[in-house]
Amino acid sequence: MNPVTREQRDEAIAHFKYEGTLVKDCPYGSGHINDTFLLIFEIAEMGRIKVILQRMNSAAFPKPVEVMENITGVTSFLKKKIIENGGDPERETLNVIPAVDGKPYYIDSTGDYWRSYKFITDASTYDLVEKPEQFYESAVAFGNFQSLLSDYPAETLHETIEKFHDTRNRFALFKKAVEEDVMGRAASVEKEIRFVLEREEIANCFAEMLDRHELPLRVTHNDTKLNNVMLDDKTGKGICVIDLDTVMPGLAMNDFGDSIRFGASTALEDETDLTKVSCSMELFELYTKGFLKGCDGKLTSKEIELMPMGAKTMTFECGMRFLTDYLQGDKYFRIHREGHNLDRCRTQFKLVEDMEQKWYTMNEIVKKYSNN
Ligand code: ADP
Ligand code: GN1
Ligand code: MG
Repeated sequence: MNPVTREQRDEAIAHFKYEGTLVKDCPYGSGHINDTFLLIFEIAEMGRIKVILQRMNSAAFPKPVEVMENITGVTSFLKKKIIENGGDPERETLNVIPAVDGKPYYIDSTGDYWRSYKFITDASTYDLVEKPEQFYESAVAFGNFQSLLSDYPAETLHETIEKFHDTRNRFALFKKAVEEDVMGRAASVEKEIRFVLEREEIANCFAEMLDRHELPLRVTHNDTKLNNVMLDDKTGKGICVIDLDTVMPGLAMNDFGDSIRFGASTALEDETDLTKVSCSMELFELYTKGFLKGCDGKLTSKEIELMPMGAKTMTFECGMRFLTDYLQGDKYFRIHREGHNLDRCRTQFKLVEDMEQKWYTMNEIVKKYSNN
């Protein structure tokens, strides 16, 4: 996607139902996909109101209208449950601000799609765990999210990115990218390519089980990074799961696993000093405990047993996706420096290796919580 221009941003701002005078607007957050902006409005006698404005990434999501249909469907469903449970629907789920024509999105004159959300106040997202309890609370929130959506009509959901967590298909796409080598980068990353090719069985594991109908498909989030859950600044509780673009039928173990690959790492996703990168067993244990609590008994014993495999699969898949994007010229994930996707790929592979070393411990931890 081209960078957002000032004119485009102004056009989008003018086409949402906002009140008051705009006093600040700036880029916001550290997501890799959408272009996120924070807007602050001054409203007479009410003070300052924040909102989130996003240009949706239509390269990643070719059908933005379907994405918004999923999001409005899921958030209205969640809202009802939150109210029934005595919660606050303004803070515990995303609230879409409609465009002036009443639609949940605005298409600008260049053809880009925009959407806007109420800002979730007094809460924060994290790129790295600062205190272990934060990771536990994020686990309860993501588990609870899955549990709340366990009776959502899955057949009404669009597949917003085809074969998103079909790791076997990602492996095939990776091999194609290596063969095509459009940027001429393959020779310089031979070691990383070999790392992937030697581990094809990770890519095939869940796909083969799905072929044999051994795993249930559930409504899952599919992008359970720590920075996709807002933690309340006062109570520390996971108040709201955000970034709902990829809510689709998927595997419970992958939601568990994607959180582990990002949040149980002892370093940032793009750390260049690999000696700092490992999968913390303390954090793995806390997340296991919190996720199972949040899932509220809804997972089968097979799904629970496969949670470590979910962690390894998602970490391997993500590293392979970063490497594929590096080989293809950094077209998918937003980068902030040369070689950024390669740096990200290397942290993921370091984590996979570390999980291979800690495999026995990971399985023992999961066993310990599987009957609680
Ligand atoms: P991306 O798909 O690019 O990751 P996100 O929807 O996750 O985009 O948004 C990026 C960041 O913006 C989040 O990590 C979070 O910090 C912030 N954010 C998004 N929505 C809200 C919201 N409704 N209230 C407060 N902050 C938000
Ligand atoms: C992207 O959108 P964001 O930054 O939360 C990506 C995830 C990856 C993640 C890696 C739609 O997540 O699948 O795991 O980057 N989202 C999409 O950090 O591709
Ligand atoms: Mg995000």
